[in-house]
Amino acid sequence: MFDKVLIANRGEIALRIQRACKELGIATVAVHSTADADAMHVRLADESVCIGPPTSSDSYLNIPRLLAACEITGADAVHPGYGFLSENARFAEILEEHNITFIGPTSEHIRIMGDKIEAKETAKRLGIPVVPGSDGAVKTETEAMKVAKGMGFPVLIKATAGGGGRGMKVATSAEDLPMAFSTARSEAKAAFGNDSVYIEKYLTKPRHIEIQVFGDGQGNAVHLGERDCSLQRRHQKVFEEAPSPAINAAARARIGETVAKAMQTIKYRGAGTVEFLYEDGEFYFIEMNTRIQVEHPVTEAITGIDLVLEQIRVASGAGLSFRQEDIQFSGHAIECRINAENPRTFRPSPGQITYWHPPGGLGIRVDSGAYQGYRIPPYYDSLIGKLIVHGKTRNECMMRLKRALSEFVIDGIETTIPLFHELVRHPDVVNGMYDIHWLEKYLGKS
Ligand code: MV4
Repeated sequence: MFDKVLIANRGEIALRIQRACKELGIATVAVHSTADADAMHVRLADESVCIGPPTSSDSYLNIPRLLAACEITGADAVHPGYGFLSENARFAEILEEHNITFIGPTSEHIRIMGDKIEAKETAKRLGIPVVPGSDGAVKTETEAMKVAKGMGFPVLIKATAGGGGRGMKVATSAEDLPMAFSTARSEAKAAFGNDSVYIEKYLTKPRHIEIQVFGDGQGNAVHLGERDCSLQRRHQKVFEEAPSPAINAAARARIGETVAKAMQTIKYRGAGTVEFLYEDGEFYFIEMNTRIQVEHPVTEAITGIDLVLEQIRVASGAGLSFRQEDIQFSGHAIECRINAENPRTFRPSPGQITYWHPPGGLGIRVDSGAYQGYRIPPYYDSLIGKLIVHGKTRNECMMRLKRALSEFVIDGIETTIPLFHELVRHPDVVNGMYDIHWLEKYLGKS
């Protein structure tokens, strides 16, 4: 096992990783920008290193500075959390070259999944169902038209280097296609420095369902069920739940086993999330994330498995501490992302938290780096905490969530809590009847 882990992140996930390290008897190193000197992840770490000014590219994204912090503190492993350098294959590779363990998959698996065409080809080869579309990159408008007419409109043009929704264009008809194709290419070039695009059949009303996987890098891999993350705005998830109200145990077992088998074949190491669109009873692979995700506590709640602790164990060379047969799904869990934002416009609302009272009681978990008096800096994303609620049934979970939201008091800044008060009372949410467009339509109406 490691002696000392450097946590290359901030906020609630940095704290989450520290907690797992503490339980394993591992010393922790926090890194922080000058804007985060008063952050909880710095206060609670065994050691901390200031790595630069507020701008992420000069601090949390700065590889030489992170390496220097490892060198100074003698850390033998790095946990990247989510965002920042968590899916940077070069970072993983450089750490390995310096004999520091990257707590995550191999740099090669990160690289493959970062290229959306290679990811899709890999998934297809492994027997995972994918969205019908072009065979790899589409280089000319003529070729794009041929592919689109072959499968029928609407189609979606996606950036090969994209992901998370950036650089996508819908073409509703043949008349739309030339414009959509050239716009997608130039936007991809501007955003990623790479104008490669591919084409898929556009699914008009899918749900976003993702499968949590875990491997030991030695050919053992399992699935930990799904999360339904359809309630989102501008590709930012807002509310996530497990199990999905849309799928049953048989569908879960079928897609889960397909994905677990694929991860065994590639000898995947650590935590991963395989993302699908789900429409009319069918799953369609879109992407794979090779990191721990914001919404991982939803899976922890229904499986009782500590995913971050397992990431660290597996990175140290231990085998998986559970087999597929050991995993039992129990009850229902929901996560609400508490952002420092106006709940209607989503405009960021940084500033000082003058009063902080989180909810408690059975089935309630709050993961947050915030505290009374904390000043939320304006430089980073606006997630200030996550409320995760567990109950025996979806109904019990919803009742607890309503109660927990009513206890949560955050003063001094605006938060998304008022939006959740509305959502948990809306019949469509209560009944689990929503797709990926539901929330934006709801916000547009009100
Ligand atoms: C799609 C799609 C419809 N059809 N692909 C958006 C993020 C990226 N991961 C993939 N995305 C989509 N891909 C096909 N063929 C619709 C989306 C999409 C979406 C997906 C998941 C969650 C929210 C979304 C919001 C808008 C569009």
